Amino acid sequence: MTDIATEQQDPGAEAAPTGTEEQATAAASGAAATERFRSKERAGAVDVDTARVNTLVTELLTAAHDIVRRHQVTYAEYDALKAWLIQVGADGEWPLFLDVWLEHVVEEVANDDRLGSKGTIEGPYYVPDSPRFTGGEGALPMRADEGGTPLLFQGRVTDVDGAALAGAEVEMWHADDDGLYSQFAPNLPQWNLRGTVVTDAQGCFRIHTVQPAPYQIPTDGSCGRLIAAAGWHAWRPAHLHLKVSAPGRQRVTTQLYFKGGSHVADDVASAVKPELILDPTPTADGSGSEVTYDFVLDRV
Ligand code: MBD
Ligand code: FE
Repeated sequence: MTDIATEQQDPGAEAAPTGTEEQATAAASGAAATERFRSKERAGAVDVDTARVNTLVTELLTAAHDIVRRHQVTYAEYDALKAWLIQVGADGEWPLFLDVWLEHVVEEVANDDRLGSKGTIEGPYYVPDSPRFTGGEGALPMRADEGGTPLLFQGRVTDVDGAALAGAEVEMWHADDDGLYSQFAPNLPQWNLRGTVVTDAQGCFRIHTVQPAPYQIPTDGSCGRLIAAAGWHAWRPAHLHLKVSAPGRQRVTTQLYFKGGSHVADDVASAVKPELILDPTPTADGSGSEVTYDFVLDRV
């Protein structure tokens, strides 16, 4: 039996390219994601009703008990689980684990009744208060030699009746061409590929960025060991993360993917929806690609 908490990485496995000298590690990105989550303002964080805690935790434990009985789980397997759970915390990978394998259902339940744009999971790498661009247009901060094809992402923000929402905030963040997120990997400028564009009087926005690459969740930590032990893969399709908000409207947290891209049909985080797939076209001058996508925000 393999002990998934301590199993060594296959030495023949290809390391993710980083383009930097200091390697991105699961433990470093996990620690940063854990720190980010701890500093997040959480609504009602300390006030969950006792009866509800009792119901939810009892049902969760009962489901676990049923699995142990049904599959005749052994002490060796129980100890492997314990060791792995301890290591998830040591690696700081609880945000990654939960956002990859649980958040999609929480999002589905939370936004079930929305009339406007579809959302999907936030994931572990959002940072608030990114550089702001007013007047409807901005270029995400990037390095002079930033990899990836230039991408113009543009559209309009309206309410459910079609009225333009001027002054709406369109926050975007995404991985670079090596699959790395600024503030969660070493040697990237603080706000690389993170920015907020404020819509113009017609509710329109234009964001200049680069096409992200498919993204592999860290393979050298506990989540990676679980994936290897279960024979799964670690890939997410290339994606743009967005939060779109306006006063008096519900904020939409979403992601957008690219038609025909790798892993659109088998995202490890189960966060793809048909409404979230872009099909950019080459720009007239051949310098990159462009795509239009509109957002519709529900009333609060
Ligand atoms: C990501 O970039 C991401 O979006 C999610 C949901 C999980 C891990 C990494
Ligand atoms: Fe992501």
